[in-house]
Amino acid sequence: MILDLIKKENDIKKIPQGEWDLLAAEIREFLIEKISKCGGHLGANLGAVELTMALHLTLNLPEDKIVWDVGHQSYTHKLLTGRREGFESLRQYGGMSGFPKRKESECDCFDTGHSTTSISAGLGLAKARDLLGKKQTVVAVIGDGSLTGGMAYEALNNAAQLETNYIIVLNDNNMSISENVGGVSQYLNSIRTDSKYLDLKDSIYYRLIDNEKYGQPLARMIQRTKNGLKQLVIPGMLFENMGITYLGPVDGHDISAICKVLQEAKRVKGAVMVHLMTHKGKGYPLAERHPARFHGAVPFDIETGLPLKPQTKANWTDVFGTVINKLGETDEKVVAITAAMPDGTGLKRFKNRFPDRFFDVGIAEEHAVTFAAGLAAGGLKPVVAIYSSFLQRGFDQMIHDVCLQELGVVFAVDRAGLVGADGETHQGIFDISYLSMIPNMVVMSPKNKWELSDMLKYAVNSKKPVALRYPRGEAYDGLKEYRKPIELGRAEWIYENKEPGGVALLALGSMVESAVAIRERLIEEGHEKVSLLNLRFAKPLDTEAVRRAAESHDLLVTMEENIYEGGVGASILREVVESGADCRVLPIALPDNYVEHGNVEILKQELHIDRESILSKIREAL
Ligand SMILES: Cc1ncc(C[n+]2csc(CCOP(=O)(O)OP(=O)(O)O)c2C)c(N)n1
Repeated sequence: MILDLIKKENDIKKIPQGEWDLLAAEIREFLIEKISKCGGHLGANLGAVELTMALHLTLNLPEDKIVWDVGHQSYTHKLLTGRREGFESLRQYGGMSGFPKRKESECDCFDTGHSTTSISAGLGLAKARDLLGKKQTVVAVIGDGSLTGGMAYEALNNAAQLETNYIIVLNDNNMSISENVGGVSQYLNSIRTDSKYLDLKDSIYYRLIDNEKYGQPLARMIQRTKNGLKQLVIPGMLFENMGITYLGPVDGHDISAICKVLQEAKRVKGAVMVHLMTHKGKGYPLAERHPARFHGAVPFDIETGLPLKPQTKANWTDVFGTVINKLGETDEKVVAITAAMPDGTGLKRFKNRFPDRFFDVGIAEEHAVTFAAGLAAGGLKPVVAIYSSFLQRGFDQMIHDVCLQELGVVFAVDRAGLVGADGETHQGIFDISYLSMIPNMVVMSPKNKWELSDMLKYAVNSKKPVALRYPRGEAYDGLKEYRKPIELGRAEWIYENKEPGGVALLALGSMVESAVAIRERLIEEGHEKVSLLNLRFAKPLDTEAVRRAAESHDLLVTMEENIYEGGVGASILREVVESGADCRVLPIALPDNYVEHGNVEILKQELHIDRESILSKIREAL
């Protein structure tokens, strides 16, 4: 295998040009095989094989720098920089990350995970190079989906001003996770279409250039017309007019052509955008046909493309999707917004059913929040479905545009809590803190799937800013018989021990399921007095219930899947202290740290929020 010859960065340069395509095929086979076992970002990686090879053939790593936007397409880069073995433990606890990590390799110059940071980060690296008098080529690789994010334009604006040498590779596959959307996407599409005309011109040009006597003057003339036409119709004028040189579009699966355009880009003064056209999922027909499904794939059977572990129960996202759809049927004011994730957030059905009331705004969480604020101010009932970690982007917009005016925007905060294999950048472990600190924001979390339904209905009609957080994975379907109506700031006693003393478990959302099991174990072990309060609201906290619990128990155990700082445990502790009750508080929460990738069960054990760890902490406290 040619791949065996690549042991470290720059080894690819030893591979003769005639074998590049073969190497690309081997890389694809390797990626499909590994990702089918561990899960991971398949489509984007298959589409970026040649692009990555060309970058590695043209650059000199680690001196030169490549910033990968989102970073989900960096697998070939990892493979070409001596991390082949790492694929045995890809995305597993303690194993190789699915994203670039400075800690992992000198060749990873910037950590990513969230979209649309690469142009800014790369520009910073380029400026640092200038000021430190270094000689390096700095490249940012960004997808057309990520180019829908506003930060890209802030960075391009600044890049034009700074006039530093800097290459931006636009990996345009015409897809985000689902179809790319909006004006930028249309603009890029027009370049793709018009490029057919250019290709024809190019082929005439290259044939003529071989003929020294007559061909070359003619070729130069054509080149001039081509540029002239270019000014009129097409490529990259948006970028050119901003002061960014535009090169392309180039076939992003033709390694020699990419190397050639990259060499040209290296000679350009200032910022240059190299536009490559690629195909998401290339080389694996199932991924080409179902790009959304194979964006972030779970382990799958290569033959059929089907998941190795089929889903048996509804997950939280499915429940949200069903309920929002029903709400849409009964109330025409309900509108739904996603930031480029109609599938992931469960809004696909709503999109198909109510296309006029569905908005995919692109990877633009900040805009999504303020757009929703406008919709609410205009009299609608917007529901913004965004993953917990991506909603971090909309923090100021929630404070300034939604909560200050107390507008009725509902935030469906999916993937709240530990998410697992995607790691630090994707864990939803800060939202209770960053949401609860905003005045006027209501923050709640359901114990089971029926409560998610009740809470969503409540939120949509509450005319308040409400964040409803729920985790990744299968929805809990226990405690069906506990279904008291939702009341603002009211918790729900699942079991209340009437005798003084004992332990009260005060759990929020996903932790209620654990609390039920922990309670049973404590009772089995002879602790008879174990109460369980389903908090429902992190804000406003049910202070009455908390005080009652503090007055009648010896120990309160607060349980949440969020960091302790700013979390519900901290609010409860404050309430208990202020109440003057003679009661101890044992907070179960995540530490003040980022949480790496790995299986959620393992992560919980490592972080001591799994059932056994909680039980032993309670036993100790008792
Ligand atoms: C801020 C943020 N929002 C959403 C996501 C989820 N996400 C990951 S990749 C992706 C699509 C990126 O599309 P593109 O940049 O075109 O890359 P491609 O996967 O097509 O190669 C999205 C929406 C994210 N990583 N960061």
